[in-house]
Amino acid sequence: MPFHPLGIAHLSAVLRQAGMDVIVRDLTFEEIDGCIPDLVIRQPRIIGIYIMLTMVGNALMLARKIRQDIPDAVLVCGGPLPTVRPESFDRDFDIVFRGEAARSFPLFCSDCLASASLREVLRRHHRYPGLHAVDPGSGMLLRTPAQAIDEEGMDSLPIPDRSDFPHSRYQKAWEDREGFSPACIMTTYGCPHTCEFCSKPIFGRYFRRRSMDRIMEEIRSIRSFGYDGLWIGDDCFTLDPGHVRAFCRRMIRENPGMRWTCLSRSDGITPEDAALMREAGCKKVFFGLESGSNDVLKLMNKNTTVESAERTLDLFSRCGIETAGFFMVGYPGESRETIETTLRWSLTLPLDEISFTIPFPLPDTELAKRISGLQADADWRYESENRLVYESDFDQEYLHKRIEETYALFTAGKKPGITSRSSP
Ligand code: B12
Repeated sequence: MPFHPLGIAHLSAVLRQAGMDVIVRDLTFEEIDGCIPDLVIRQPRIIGIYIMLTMVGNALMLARKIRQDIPDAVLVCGGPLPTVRPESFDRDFDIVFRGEAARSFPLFCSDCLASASLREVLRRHHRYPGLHAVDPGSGMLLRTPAQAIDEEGMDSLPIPDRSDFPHSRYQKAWEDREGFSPACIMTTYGCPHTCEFCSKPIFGRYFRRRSMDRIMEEIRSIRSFGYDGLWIGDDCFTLDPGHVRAFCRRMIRENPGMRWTCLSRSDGITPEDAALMREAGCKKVFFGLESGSNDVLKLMNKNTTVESAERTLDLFSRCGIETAGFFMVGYPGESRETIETTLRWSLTLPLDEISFTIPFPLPDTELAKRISGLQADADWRYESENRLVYESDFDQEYLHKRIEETYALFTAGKKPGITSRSSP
């Protein structure tokens, strides 16, 4: 389901606050190169592109067209994938920004606009945390470490500027399918856990909370664009029970009737907290359940158990919150038997939605270090492509077939009149 790009809303807010002219082109509903004629007319000095997994091919194609048609623009990229694999982008882009860019990118832009050439700016490249670039004169690699912004710094940033996105199209897509229209928001950043497969390219393990006043201010801004819900994008919204309770109390007071969803681990939640979440409008919680085998959960360094997952799901479904489970099958080191256990287990749980992925070794994860035979064109090209991109003990066709069969059984169990699902 589509969401407007929140990172771009953050950056346009800080750039505008610093007095710069910003044009935002959200290509979610557009032909990718449809933006080029307009850019040719407007001749922006700096053009930035957001890139995550599945967007690499499109982003490189767009960058090459921009280079051809607007050769004088400084071409910059940022986001999750350039952060962990900057070398894949430093030939097509003049500058790659790694990590949180809300401070470094505006500084870079204002220096760039005030300088005669990019070379002059790059002479002082140490000023910009997270910069990665090949010096156009010497061919030398210029690199500065990315820098995380602390809680106080986060709260001093302006509220993301969402004024440039085609909201009615996002809202319609959601309304048609889910009956409400949520906007993405982050209330905390980072996650201290060390799951082997997880990539935390931008916010890392450094956990930070935003102040509740700022969160509520952002929700007022989101509502002013016509959204009636929130999709909380925090890596794990329920990490700090104090934060969850404070959020719920403010939602009850200030945004009654607004529905929201979040991601959670399957441990550490009390019945009282789940009930409070329900009262505060929580509609659905997404859980990374991953596997129905405790041995595989250990292999993943997940630090949860099958039993804790069952307890937590029971707790949420009892208090009327929908639950969704993400599972992985074909994990390196597991067996056919544990795969089948996971597939069966998913059908016994009180879940309203299930989603299976075959493992993708995201760059910079411990899993990526453990696998071998990674293919050269490894990036998935679309969401949940579920393509095996390394040497695996499992056959992709078998995994796809069993995933589809499990979805079919799950859907059959959800038909009106059928209240319980049984294992195959
Ligand atoms: C919301 C979200 C989604 C939304 C849509 C996101 C969107 N509109 O772009 C949905 C649900 C659709 C989604 C789907 C997927 N997602 Co997602 N998603 C997220 C999530 C939870 C929050 C993103 C967000 O809003 N962050 C907040 C903003 C403020 O941060 P930001 O966007 O990173 O922006 C900052 C920097 O990156 C940088 N920056 C960003 N853009 C630019 C541009 C320039 C020019 C510069 C200089 C800097 C810069 O500055 C910003 C401010 O500091 C992140 C997890 C996370 N914690 O970030 C995962 C995450 C981005 N998703 C991820 C993945 C893997 C996926 C899927 C591939 C999953 C799948 N099963 O298929 C799909 C692919 C979607 C697709 N494009 O086809 C990974 C990306 C890994 C990677 N290395 O690329 C992440 C990191 C989660 C994870 N740990 O695995 N996702």
